[in-house]
Amino acid sequence: MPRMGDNVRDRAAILADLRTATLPRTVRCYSQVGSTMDVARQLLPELRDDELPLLVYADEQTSGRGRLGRSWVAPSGSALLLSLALRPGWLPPERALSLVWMAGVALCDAVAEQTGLAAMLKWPNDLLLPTGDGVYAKAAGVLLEAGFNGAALAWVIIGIGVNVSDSPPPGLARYPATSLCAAAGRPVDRLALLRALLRHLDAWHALLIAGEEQALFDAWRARLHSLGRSITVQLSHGPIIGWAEAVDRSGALILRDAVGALHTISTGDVGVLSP
Ligand code: BT5
Repeated sequence: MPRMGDNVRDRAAILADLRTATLPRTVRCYSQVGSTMDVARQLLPELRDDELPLLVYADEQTSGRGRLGRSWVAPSGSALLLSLALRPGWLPPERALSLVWMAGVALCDAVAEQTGLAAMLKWPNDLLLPTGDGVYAKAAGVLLEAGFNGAALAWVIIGIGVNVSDSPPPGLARYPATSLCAAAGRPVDRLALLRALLRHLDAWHALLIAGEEQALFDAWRARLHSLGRSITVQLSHGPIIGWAEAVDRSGALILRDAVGALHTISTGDVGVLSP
């Protein structure tokens, strides 16, 4: 699949006429890093509050990571690999998950805007794209890392990896994977996608700061592909199969099992992607 937008690693091009209100205030671009999460973590202490949020973008990661120590792999220049670092003094720690919702909703909307694809979310944080016959595959993931100052949030880093022109072959990823180009059947411009993502992140970030968390929660819930389906969720002690009934206000998944018992699941991996 031909690649376009290979000029993403250009701070001026990212920011040109972006017209966002709250983010990013600092942009650092790299050709290769270990993980954008680590770069953001290293840069954070050097930056004043008025220089945040910080965007770290890389064309390639040598040790990109997912949740729970898993790896995130993407050939150089084939993906958007970025971290957004904040010191959200306005956000109580128990509501930090709203930043994951923010990333998921912004991703869905930026991808839909740039490709026309009906992007959805696999609970809690994966971007799914239709690949034909009602089958959905993972095209992006979101990772949240946070540090605390006593009981308060000291910093948060949101990591986002989007497969634009390539995706891991079957067997390498835990679940079927795809890319935006493969799902759309045409090239997708990485720079335009990054700028669209920043605009959508900015709009939700501004709403969140203004206290509009309920609107974000509703938007996140409306994009959850997992709801109203029979799914398998991998938990630390093994899989659980059931009907995904709802998400509660904390973002936990409410699953009804075969004998009708309700389970409230805060962390896990949803494994069934077919209709
Ligand atoms: C995620 O974790 O989905 C979060 C991924 C976040 C990656 C970004 S890239 C920029 C920033 N810097 C980093 O170092 N990380 C963030 P999780 O739900 O745990 O999914 C990880 C699993 O997805 C792996 O175990 C693989 O099976 C699979 N995987 C790895 N690379 C993939 C890819 N490119 N596309 C689809 N699946 C992938």
